[in-house]
This record gives sequence, structure tokens and C-alpha cells, in this order.
Amino acid sequence: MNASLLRIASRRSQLAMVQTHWVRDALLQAHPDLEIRIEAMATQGDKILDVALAKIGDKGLFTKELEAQMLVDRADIAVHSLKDLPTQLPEGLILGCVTEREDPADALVVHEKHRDKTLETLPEGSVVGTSSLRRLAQLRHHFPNLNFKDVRGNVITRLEKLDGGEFDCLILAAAGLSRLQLADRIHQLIDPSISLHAVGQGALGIECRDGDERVLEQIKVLEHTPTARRCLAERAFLRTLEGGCQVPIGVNSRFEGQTLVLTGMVASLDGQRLIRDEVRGDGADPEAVGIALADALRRQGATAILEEIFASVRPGT
Ligand code: DPM
Repeated sequence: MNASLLRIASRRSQLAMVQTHWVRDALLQAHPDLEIRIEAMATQGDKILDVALAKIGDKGLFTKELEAQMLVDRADIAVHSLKDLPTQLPEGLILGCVTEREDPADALVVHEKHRDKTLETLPEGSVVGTSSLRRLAQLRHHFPNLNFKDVRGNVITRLEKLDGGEFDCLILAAAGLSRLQLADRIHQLIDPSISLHAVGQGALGIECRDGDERVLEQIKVLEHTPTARRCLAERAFLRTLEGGCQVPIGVNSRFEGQTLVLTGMVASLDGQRLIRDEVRGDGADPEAVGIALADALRRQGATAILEEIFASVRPGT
């Protein structure tokens, strides 16, 4: 293998390519002699567009095909939106590094006819497009007057559906819109007191082969330690609760000096029951902070809510 060649596996969506090009450019800046090749491909999540995300229920919907490329040595790294990367990785692969996080908040994007409205003032029965159970449950909890409808497809497709009149508004990650140069579509940033973001939202995760020292050394320049620690705590929280993207679990994290403050919530699908708590711990041991938060929510009844959701999403299993 040519020591100066690095092969990146990426999804083909506009957002994925923007992210991958950003990684490529940052790596080239640090290692001008590196030759970088991008292998772009579609994943299961890109192909199945007529089924709600939560109903597919499969972990690794947006990542499996990319991981397969690394396992058969046709790619060296994969660039993911960290929130799409399952908390359990296949044997032989690791999360090599985490890049600096952008604003992890969710954003309200509205149809032109609602440009003078906010989440608080949208008309009764307005149709909110989202296929995230996390967004659905939290917004239902605070705004029971709104209606929710599933929307699939990549960010650009969703915006087209919104502008075409299929929805009154959408909830999208602010980071994705910014990276696509669509920050002007962010109508309102949703406050964490209303809705906690997804685990890893706003950061990129670079996955690679376990023990591939050459590659680990090359990608080290992309690592942002505070983001990595926050995201490791968030991921430990999600892993401990055994939740994937098909359950309403949200988080928020921040550093206060060396102390990592982690907030998390688990909600029922109807938004009626919502358990939320916050823990503080040593930022140098992020996993312990995530596990402590999961334990705290379990003591307050999270397990019953999660079991109920698993039973309703996958009846009979
Ligand atoms: C995951 C979810 C969604 C994506 C579930 C969630 C949103 C699905 C939807 C796990 N992956 O957030 O609760 O809204 O119907 C995805 C987006 C980004 C990464 C798009 C988005 C971009 C932002 C980022 C899809 N994955 O959430 O608007 O890097 O965080």
C-alpha cells in the first residue's frame, strides 16, 4: 500500500460531500504530500426513502456500507456526521477522532407564509416535518397544538418539500444548514430548554481501522479534544440506555472549567412523559459522566419508557 495514499469513504449526499471535502482539505493542509482519494457511495439510509427512519429501526443505516469498505481494505477512513454513527462499532473499527463541533442546536425552518411566526406562535394544527422521534416527542410535549408528519430525504429535498407547501415548517440541525451555506434558512434556533439535540449532533466522526497507526497519526490533526470529550460522554449515555436513533433521547453538554456538565432526556412518543436530568463529572473521564446520567434517568423511570417504545416500534419482538 502506497504510504502517502489515503482513501476516504463517504456518502454521496450534498451534506456528506461538503463534510468529506472539508476533511480532505484539512488533511491536505497538514500533510501536503498526501494523496487523497474519495470513494463516494449510497447507503441503505439513502436508498430507502419511503419508510420512516424509526420503522427501519436498523442501526448503522447511514454507515454500514462505508464500514464495509474499510473492513475489506478499499478505504482507510470514513467521514460521518457523528450523530449517524452507532455507539457500538463493528469489530475492527474505531472512532479515530472527532472534529470541532458546530452549534449542535436544532433549527426551525418555516414556509415563507409563516415568516413572521415562531414555534410559539405557529397556527393551531401547523404541520411540522420531521422523522426524528426525539424532535417529535419534545416538541409535542411543549406544543401539543402542532401536527407532525414524517419527512425523508436529504436536507435539500426536504427544503423543496417545505417550499412546495407539503409542510408548514421543518426541524433541521443548524449545523447541517450552515455547512450547506443555507444558514439563512434558520428561522429560529430551538433552545435546549425546549429540545435537547441528538448525541454527537454538529460534530464529524472519523472512523478507521483499529490499530492502523499510520492513519490514526494522519487524522490526529482533526481532533478537537473538548468536542471529543463531550461527544464521548453523550455516546456513553446513549450506549448505556441502549438507544439508537429510533428512540427519543436528547442531550446537551458543556464544560465549566474541567467539569463536564451533561444534560439528558428520555421521552415517550406522545411527549406526555419526559424525564430529564443533569450530572456533573470529571471532563477527563467523559464515559463515566455519560454512564452516571444514564443511571440517573433509569432511577427516574427511563427503562419503562424505552421498553414501551421498543415494543411499539417493533411489535412482536
Ligand atoms: C439522525 C437523526 C436525523 C439524522 C435523528 C435525530 C434527523 C432525522 C430527521 C440520527 N440522523 O436527530 O433525532 O430530522 O428526520 C442527519 C442530519 C445531520 C446529520 C440532518 C438533520 C446534519 C447535522 C449534524 C439526519 N444526520 O438532523 O437535520 O452533523 O449533526
